[in-house]
Amino acid sequence: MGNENNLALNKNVAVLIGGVGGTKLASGLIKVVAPARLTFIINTGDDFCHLGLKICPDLDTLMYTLAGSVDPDLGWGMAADSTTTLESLEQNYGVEPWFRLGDKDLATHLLRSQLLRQGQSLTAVTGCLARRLGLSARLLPMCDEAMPTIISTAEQGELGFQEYFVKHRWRPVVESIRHQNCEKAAMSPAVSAALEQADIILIAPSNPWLSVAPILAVPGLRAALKRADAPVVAVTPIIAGAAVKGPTAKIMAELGLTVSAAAVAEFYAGVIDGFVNDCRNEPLPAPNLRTVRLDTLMTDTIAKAALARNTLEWIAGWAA
Ligand code: FO1
Repeated sequence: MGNENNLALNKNVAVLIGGVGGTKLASGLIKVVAPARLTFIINTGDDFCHLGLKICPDLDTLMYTLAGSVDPDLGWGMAADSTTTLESLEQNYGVEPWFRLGDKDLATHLLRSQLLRQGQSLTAVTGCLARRLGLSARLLPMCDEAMPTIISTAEQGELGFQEYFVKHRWRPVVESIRHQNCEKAAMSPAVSAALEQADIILIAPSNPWLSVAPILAVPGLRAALKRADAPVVAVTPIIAGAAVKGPTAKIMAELGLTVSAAAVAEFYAGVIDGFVNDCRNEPLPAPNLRTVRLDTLMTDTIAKAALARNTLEWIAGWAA
């Protein structure tokens, strides 16, 4: 079914999102909301400088997903990509290829880095890249300043996000997480406007500690969520005591939390007005929070759109 026949709701929807975890819901939302009414506020705590290039994994993962060009097996990077450049770096210069940058993907990092060096903001550059890939939805970095996520681990001390996640394959035990430079960052005018103009604000089923916490740490953003007229609703990343993919459950256990949707809802206390729990989970022991239990597994395109539609219709039912 095309988007034209399938616009469940004529609402402005803003989505806090990061990592591969949230992209399934984003793919569903794009089917049921007019893309021009969708704004994604994306984690940039994973960003880093590598081989002289600015790499923004979460921006690119979402951009490629919505453009239909993401690698379907990895969930990040570009489909049908090669690694000739990385191989040459290793064979000719002995550079360890620990972070896989495909040849097609490199085009994005080259152009982004050049536009940034010319003085454009990350918000402007992201908009430019997304438009050139044909996207009508708005993709906004959470802020324009670099605000790298630093993971303090038991075995390796402090690690930059991609060192922890890719080089060490999220094996080290997480002791704490901090957001470097956050005191120098600020909510951008574009993010501020998106939250003000939203009819519904969603928190995608992304990793709350790695992917959403950096967004909430941007100075002014929590206050803007409180001020917003729109209801703020999170979707659980925990289904039946486990995460679908990635380190969410492992990190929760390491931080001394029960691996449950209730612990996620508790993490978002003071931010959310509603919570989408999974139908396989226990009901939440949170009487003051509006909750619904839906199938949040999103195994295929139909399930992704169904969760997006059911979530938005549930919210529209109680938020005037
Ligand atoms: N993830 C990996 O597990 N290994 C990689 O070599 C890797 C490279 C990579 C390059 C570009 C990009 O946009 C994403 C990439 N990712 C890789 C994924 C990335 O580390 C994660 O998706 C996020 O940062 C976690 O949310």
